[in-house]
Amino acid sequence: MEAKPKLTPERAAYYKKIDGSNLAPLWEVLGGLIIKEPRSPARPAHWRYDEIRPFILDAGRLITAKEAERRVLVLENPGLKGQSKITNTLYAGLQLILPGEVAPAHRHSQSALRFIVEGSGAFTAVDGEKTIMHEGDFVITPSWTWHDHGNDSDAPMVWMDGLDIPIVGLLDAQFAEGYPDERHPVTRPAGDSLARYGSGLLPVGYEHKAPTSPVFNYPYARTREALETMRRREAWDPCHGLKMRYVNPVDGGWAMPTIGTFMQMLPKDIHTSPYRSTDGAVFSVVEGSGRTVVTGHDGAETTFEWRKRDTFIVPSWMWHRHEADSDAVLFSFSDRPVQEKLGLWREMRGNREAGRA
Ligand code: GTQ
Repeated sequence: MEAKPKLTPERAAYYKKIDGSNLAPLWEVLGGLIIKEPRSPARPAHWRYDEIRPFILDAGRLITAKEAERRVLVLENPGLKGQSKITNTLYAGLQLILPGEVAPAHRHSQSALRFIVEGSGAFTAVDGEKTIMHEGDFVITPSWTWHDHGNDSDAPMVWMDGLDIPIVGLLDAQFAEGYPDERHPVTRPAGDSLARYGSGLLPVGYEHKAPTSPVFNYPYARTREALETMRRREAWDPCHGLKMRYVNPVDGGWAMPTIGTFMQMLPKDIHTSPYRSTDGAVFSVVEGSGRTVVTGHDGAETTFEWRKRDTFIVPSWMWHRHEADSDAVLFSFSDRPVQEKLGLWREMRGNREAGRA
């Protein structure tokens, strides 16, 4: 884009005059509006679980899940402070439920995912079906479905919430309401949706109208087994290792309409090739340790030394590469489905210096 035109006294007076009619000259702002390539205000960031776990447990002493409604520490991107965003388009937080607690039923337009970071045995109930959650499970709360969480186990549970709050907010399309009772009635047996829709079968005549997968818990045990079996003969992708996406079994599309979710395995000692894409991604480390090197838009490199249960983010269009010290498994999510639906999604693989795939 051309440099900004010169501000002459005559032009300044003119801008002032038209401002009174809620008008503004495009040529003064064009360079910042239509830019050559993405320049996310989000910054690469890393939350070490060891470091923040005590803060999460502190919250458990400060406030009950019931009083808080959702006792969550928001993962705030340092480039987007105070906006409750982990990337420009997504929200993430770490939610704590202690034994015996309930996070009361409500529903909202925003879609939510839970990715279980620590503990086993708490449940989420979605529209009348309860699912018991285990580490590494990916659980969906579709838009406008009643949901409450509870912990009938004897240990604290922590999971990552991922929501499309900024996207729904951008569209000014958000609604929310509380349920009159603490828990929404359970009307279906646990495991019903996985048996019905997630077993390589669908009920004959079933017509799925919702944009979200009818499977709402994708258990880690199954995901892990798939990766373990595939690694025996699948070639490792130079940029991603072995990377799978969670699908809606009805149409093969994304499991959620606004959030793309992935699980990838990086074998011990892999050094991946540089990669970037227009969807900034939030990663949660399920197994193993290693590092991710992210190059900011200013060329500065940041290295995240990650371990099991850590969270880190790679903003849109920033080159990054992974190294694994042991076999590692990473869960991630991004706004890729939205970008794909709008024809905006792009990626570049390979040699950064060459500047092309
Ligand atoms: O569990 O419903 O982290 O409504 C933020 C908003 C969790 C939830 C969050 C929510 C929830």
